[in-house]
Amino acid sequence: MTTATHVEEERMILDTVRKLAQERVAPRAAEIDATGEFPWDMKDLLAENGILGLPFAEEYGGIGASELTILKVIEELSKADATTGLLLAVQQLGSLPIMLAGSPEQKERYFPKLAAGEWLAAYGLTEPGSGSDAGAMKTRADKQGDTYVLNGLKHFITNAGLAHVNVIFAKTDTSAPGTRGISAFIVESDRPGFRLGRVENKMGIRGSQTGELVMEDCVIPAANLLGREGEGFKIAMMTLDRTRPGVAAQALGIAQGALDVAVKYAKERVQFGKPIAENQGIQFMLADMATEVEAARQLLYHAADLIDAGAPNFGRFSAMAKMYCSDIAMKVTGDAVQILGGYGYMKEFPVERMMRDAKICQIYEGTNQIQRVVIARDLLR
Ligand code: COS
Repeated sequence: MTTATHVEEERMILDTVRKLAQERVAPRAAEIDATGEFPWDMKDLLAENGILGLPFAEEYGGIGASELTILKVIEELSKADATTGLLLAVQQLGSLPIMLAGSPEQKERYFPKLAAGEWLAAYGLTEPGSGSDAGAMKTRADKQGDTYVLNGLKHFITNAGLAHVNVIFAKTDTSAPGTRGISAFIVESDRPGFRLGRVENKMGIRGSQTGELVMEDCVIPAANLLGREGEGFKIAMMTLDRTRPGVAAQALGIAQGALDVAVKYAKERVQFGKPIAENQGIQFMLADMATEVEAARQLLYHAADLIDAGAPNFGRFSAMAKMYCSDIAMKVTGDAVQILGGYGYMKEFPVERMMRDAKICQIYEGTNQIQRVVIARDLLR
């Protein structure tokens, strides 16, 4: 993505996304939050405008956009509605294991419909007893002839029950300790023995469907193995290194959205005979918020540049961006609620939703404590 045509194409994509985010996404955000229903209209909007195709190569009908462009798009969408921003982030999360480890046949089979937004993707790593300790999974896959039979339960899975393409991590060698003996599989939603379990009721990103994937003697062809047996944990970690910036971009968008609302409100809200923005106490809060948002943005874009340049040790920066962007999103949205005072606490204004949406960014795709582990290990090795 370095030619002048590509640069121009990406600028046009961002212009389109900004317009769509303001005109089509923002007006739906409160309703998506209130109903907690998956926004199929937003999914269609992104699909029709080629946005879900951004991470996929042109040969599969995608755009093959740079990571920086993908992140800017997630940021713009999340500024208007974090649930809609997540649609693109999870399409990338669920597809990246196939991009990293899939065979040409597997890519050919799944990418065209994923790029078109006809199919959604999901990433099935977490289990009830295996969150931060991702290697402690219990789901197993037993080789039987030219099939694998999967048994187990994945939970807290974004797009559970909606995704056609589910990447599932399972133990193929149960005698192997810890993270060893784990393999990655593609499980299509219509495989026998595969079903949606419980659907969660969440604090934020309420339109995104989060739930359990249940596998009971679920039979898949052996050809659905990704890479080789035993490579699953590495594929999972390499995927998260690449996708954590997507969470960072979502958090950054939420933070910028809350800052914009707070600035506008502070200029309009009159107390003691003048706009509250004329009080230095409010000005200092806004100045800190804007500085934190900008610092977070520069860290995230730097991580994206490293990914786009193929730098070997980008994982540390990816973790830093995820951690910092989500931490400042939590702080900035909280401050925005404070600046709006009683109105900030009401659903009439968007900042309380933004505060709830920001929280998950400190938790998913690895808690911010795990990000610190990743950063420290890289520093100290
Ligand atoms: N890229 C490639 N390989 C990696 C890797 C990475 N980023 N991180 C670890 N590995 C490899 C290691 O090199 C090691 O390989 P060998 O067995 O060949 O030596 C193997 O994976 C195990 O690594 P490690 O010993 O570091 O594993 P741990 O059990 O200590 O776990 C953390 C490491 C905590 C970093 C990992 O479990 C993790 O990221 N947990 C959070 C999971 C998460 O984000 N969950 C959210 C679900 S998705 S919404």
